[in-house]
Amino acid sequence: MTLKERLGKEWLFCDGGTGTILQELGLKGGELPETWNLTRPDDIKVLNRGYFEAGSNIVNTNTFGANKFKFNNVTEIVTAAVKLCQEARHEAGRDDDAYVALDLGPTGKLLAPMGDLAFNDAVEVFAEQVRAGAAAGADVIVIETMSDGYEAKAAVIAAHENSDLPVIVTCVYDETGKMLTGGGVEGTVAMLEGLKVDAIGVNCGFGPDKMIPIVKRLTECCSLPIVVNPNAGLPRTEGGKTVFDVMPDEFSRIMAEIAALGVHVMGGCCGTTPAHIKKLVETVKPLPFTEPVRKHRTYVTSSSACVEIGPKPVIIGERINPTGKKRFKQALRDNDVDYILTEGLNQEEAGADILDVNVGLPEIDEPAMMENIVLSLQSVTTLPLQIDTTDIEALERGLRIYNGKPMINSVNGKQEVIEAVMPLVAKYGGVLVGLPIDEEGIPETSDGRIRVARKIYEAADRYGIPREDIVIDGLAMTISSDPGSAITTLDTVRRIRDEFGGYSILGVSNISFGLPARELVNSHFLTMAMQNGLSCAIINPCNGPMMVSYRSFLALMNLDPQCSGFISAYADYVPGAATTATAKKTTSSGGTLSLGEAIERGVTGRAAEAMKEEIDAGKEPLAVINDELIPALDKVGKGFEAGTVFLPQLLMSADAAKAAFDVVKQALAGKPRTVKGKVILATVKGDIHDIGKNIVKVMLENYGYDVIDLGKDVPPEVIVDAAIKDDIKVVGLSALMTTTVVSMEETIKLLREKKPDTKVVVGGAVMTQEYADQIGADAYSKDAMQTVRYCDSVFGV
Ligand code: B12
Repeated sequence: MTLKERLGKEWLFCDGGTGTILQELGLKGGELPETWNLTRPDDIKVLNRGYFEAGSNIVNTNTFGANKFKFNNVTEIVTAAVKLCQEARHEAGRDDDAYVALDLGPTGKLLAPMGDLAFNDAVEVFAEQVRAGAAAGADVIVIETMSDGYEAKAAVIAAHENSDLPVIVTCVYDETGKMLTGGGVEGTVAMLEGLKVDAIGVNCGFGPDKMIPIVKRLTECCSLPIVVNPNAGLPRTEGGKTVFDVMPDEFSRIMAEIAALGVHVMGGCCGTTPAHIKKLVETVKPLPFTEPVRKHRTYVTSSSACVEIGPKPVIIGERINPTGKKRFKQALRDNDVDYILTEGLNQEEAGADILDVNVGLPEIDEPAMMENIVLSLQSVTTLPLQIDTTDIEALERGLRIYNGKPMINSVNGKQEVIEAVMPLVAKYGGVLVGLPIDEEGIPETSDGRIRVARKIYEAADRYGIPREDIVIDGLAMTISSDPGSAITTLDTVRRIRDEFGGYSILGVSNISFGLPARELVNSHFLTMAMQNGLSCAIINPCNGPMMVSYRSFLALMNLDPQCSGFISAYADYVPGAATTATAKKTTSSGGTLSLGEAIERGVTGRAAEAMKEEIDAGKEPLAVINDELIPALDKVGKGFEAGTVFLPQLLMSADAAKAAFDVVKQALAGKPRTVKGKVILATVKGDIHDIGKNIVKVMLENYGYDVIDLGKDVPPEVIVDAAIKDDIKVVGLSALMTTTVVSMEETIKLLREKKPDTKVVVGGAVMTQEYADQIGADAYSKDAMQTVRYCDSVFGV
């Protein structure tokens, strides 16, 4: 039987750890394990055979890091690994019931915008491994230890585009159920199910017991076979060796508990051995097995957010759309991305759950613009997006590089459109809006619309798109030309819910074209539609009356616990202002972002522009840095600490702060100066934060110092050598993390030893006078100006 036929039908077992076993066989620290496929094939066979003999059905090839960033002979290494695993299986007598799994680990690089690896380049890195593994005869692809859903998506696409092998994906979550880049269990599952993988799970982590809450969440949302491969506890070092504390008996006992939660494939990760797997198989195999259950839940996701359609109506912001908007059209023609991002951020602030993205304009390259705007938006907002286009190429470009499971607007009942759109949705996943329009036009009655809706549902069945991922548009048409149109639309919405148990969507404001005071009609129509079961409302969330209707509906229908959303939005409401009530002002200036807001949101262009405006208005650059730039970064840092802001946003904010700071640098550049002395600046080893240090540099230069900037992550020896070479009087060291204060201390020690007459001034967010004294610095300075004063005192100027 093939693995696909067995997955989810019976207990299957993966293998365990690789690293600890290879270390025991003599792998040295820093040596790449995959080289052994060529240099020590017999040892790799011993590794693989041990697991086949222990009872694993799925044994990984030794290819975790066999990618082009580490090897220039990927194909050779992967081919050898697959052959060795096949031979091991044969020697173990398991040819009939065990499978060779091409193992794919992370590339080791961060994807853009966090790092510099472009999404499609990541796909190509994995594709090279997949082509080699499939050609060599692997039976399945296991994508594992993923801590970024976006990278997992790249690997899945590579697997599907270059082989027809089944694909299993396991990710690493922290104890709160989040991945490094912020993705949670439900959102990741939704994305991977949309991408049509064959099994989903979790690996690595802090040991089997710590995985239980995550496995529970998996069993609540995942409709596919669930895989659980934990570490043998937390690694620790003992006598220079990495050791794990959970032994086979304890491991299998906890795994039996996990098995009872409703999982389907079990194995181990770091620190587990054939002995763990043997015991696991013995313990779990006799236990009752339950097949996966379809969950029928509808999620639209981004890198870190997950919006469920169904429990309550959701708001889709309509403002990123050129229709009828002169300014927006101009922004598209001018490639003014910041304007478009600001439209997105304002809607997020106003309460949108999802952002519609329509960038169609005949005179622009829509596919390129769609890709660009999706990439840009997903780096500044965590809201999921609705890719809205009739251009099939634009749709595919957007879907491919989207980080999550998007909404897609739209398909309709026309055969030609179904055939163009549905294969893409089947490949990339997404929640698809279906317009009940077909070759005969727009049906005038709800009967006609329901007939086309059925056609769309049936087409989705044929393409393997679950019905819960279809949202039918009730088609709001203006009542000014067709007085019965609202009734037909509401009827359609209600029937979609009642006859199909389905979800519906409306472009609400279309109902009022040609009427005065449109928002009054629109907001009442919205209430009526929600009362008839509307699932998704495409509206302008910055419009007061619309949000009044929405929030009131939620409060009245017991969909807003303790009315907390309503209260926080309207606590300052002035009676009588009903028609203009907006929840909060979206931005301090009602449209354009201030410097602080631009940094917090990571809108780079706007941050630079706002800084320039402030300087042009005569403000002192240092004051702007202290009063606006630093507090904005502080706020982001606090959010990061609290787990509400994730690394991608932190990076975007840092970029925006840098852009604003570049403006300051330029503004200060031309000033004449006399040189007072030479100073070294460096961020210490292990620390890559350099914004603060760069500010200090510019201020010192501006006050007459020549600065040798050694950059960031600088080893102590480099700093000391440079100080000796130029006989430097003052070295300034920066550290922003508690963990890197140690490197600062080492640097100071080495300086004292080799260049004792040099003074050391230290700074950075974690530094205090007390710390500075503790590690033997000569001075601490809390900001750039104090650093200048300190240098003036040392140089006697
Ligand atoms: C921006 C930022 C980043 C950016 C850095 C980009 C860059 N090129 O610098 C990115 C996204 C890359 C980043 C990465 C990480 N970050 Co970070 N980051 C921040 C953040 C939000 C702001 C730092 C900043 O630039 N502040 C603004 C500048 C102007 O302030 P400043 O550096 O303090 O500088 C002033 C003074 O201190 C002084 N000064 C600074 N240097 C010097 C030097 C001398 C000689 C002197 C005299 C004075 C001086 O003058 C400056 C001007 O007034 C802080 C939070 C915070 N509030 O500090 C977290 C923060 C520092 N990061 C943190 C962490 C954990 C990380 C990561 C480990 C995250 C991860 N999981 O990967 C990585 C670390 C990577 C590494 N090995 O270094 C933690 C550190 C926790 C701790 N206490 O140890 C913080 C505190 C966030 C948090 N609360 O959790 N980060």
